[in-house]
Amino acid sequence: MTVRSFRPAAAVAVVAAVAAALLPGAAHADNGDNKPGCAHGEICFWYSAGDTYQKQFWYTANHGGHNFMYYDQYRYQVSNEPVQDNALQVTNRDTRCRIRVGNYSGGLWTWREFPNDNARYHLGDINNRNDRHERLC
Ligand SMILES: [Ca+2]
Ligand SMILES: [Ca+2]
Repeated sequence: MTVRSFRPAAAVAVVAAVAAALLPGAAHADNGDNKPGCAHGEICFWYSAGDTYQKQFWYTANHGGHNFMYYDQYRYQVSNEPVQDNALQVTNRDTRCRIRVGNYSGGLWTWREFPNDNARYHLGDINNRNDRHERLC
């Protein structure tokens, strides 16, 4: 085969990858590094004080439509526990930004801010009321 014969296939593969990244409504698309544990760069939410149910993001996100993840000894899997209004703690390992976590109620947002210092924080009055987090850069 000539080099030229490879080009169309490579171009199609690139288009497919871009299309997958841009799919609207793919709530599971931002799952951090898609591995258990709160890795460098991730914004991590915890269902409880343990490690069983976790959800990690790279970016600002609404929590609706996201479920906590768990590890079943073989794979990192989506649980039936929603993230929205259901998180206890947060760890912000964003490389650059503080974050704020908010609850929307009665037409108003209530926010709590968290530094990117790798510590695990209780969400305070946002505990089990979390609707969204935003990077503050
Ligand atoms: Ca992770
Ligand atoms: Ca809420």
